Amino acid sequence: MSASSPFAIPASGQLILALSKGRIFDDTLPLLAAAGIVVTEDPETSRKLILATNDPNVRVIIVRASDVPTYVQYGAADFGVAGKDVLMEHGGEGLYQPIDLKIAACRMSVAVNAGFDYDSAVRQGARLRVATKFVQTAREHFAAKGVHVDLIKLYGSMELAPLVGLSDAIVDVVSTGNTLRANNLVEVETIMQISSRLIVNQAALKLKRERLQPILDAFERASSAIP
Ligand code: PRT
Ligand code: MG
Repeated sequence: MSASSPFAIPASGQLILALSKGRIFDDTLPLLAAAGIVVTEDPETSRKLILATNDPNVRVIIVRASDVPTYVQYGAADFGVAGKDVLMEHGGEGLYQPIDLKIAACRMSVAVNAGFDYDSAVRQGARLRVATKFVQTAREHFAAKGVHVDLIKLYGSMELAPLVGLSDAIVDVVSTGNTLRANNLVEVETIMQISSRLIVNQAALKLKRERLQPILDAFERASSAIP
């Protein structure tokens, strides 16, 4: 394998940024531009998982949103961008989280079928079945409220669960609320506001500080301009 192979393990001067396709990739592009970095391939049209940039020392890898913290934790990527929802589930081990980038904003909420009286069920101490991808966050939320729940782990399309009787409630991220409305679901509780964070591998932060710091500074400046 030649030194220029895109599959080579990153040399110490090389930086690898882990992003997920879609809103995180799209919202990170302006922050990269502020650091003078332009991704020269489009993940929506290219099948490549390692994308070049105008800087030969910076490459972007495309992974599932929930896998970004794992790549950064193990140092396969030096830094990455991940939602607070994803970071809460991961736990944050091995990760330094210097900047709230304020991108991909949404909220984590509890939602139920329009006809379901959530407040009464909670008051009466009913045991609720809750379907979610975010089991850690949901467990902590309901434990803090003293509500007994049976958590059902799903990997997507949480909105379907109450419609077909799989659960009484869901915990999911909501942005416009259109998906909930389209499925006759009602948001009954906001658990927390969510945005995406820059995450950095703790060893890379020490060993590659000279190369990383200017990028972190540019991200910080660009994201503080986001209201
Ligand atoms: O899609 P995949 O299963 O690979 O993973 P993912 O859904 O975690 O990734 P992605 O790229 O969809 O989201 C990445 C991050 O964006 C999440 O971790 C959140 O932090 C953030 N984000 C912001 C959102 C939304 N807004 C959002 N609306 N993530 C998901 N959604 C979903 C929402 O759950 C609903 O089902 O989009 C749907 C539409 O939302 P409404 O409310 O606008 O209708
Ligand atoms: Mg998605």
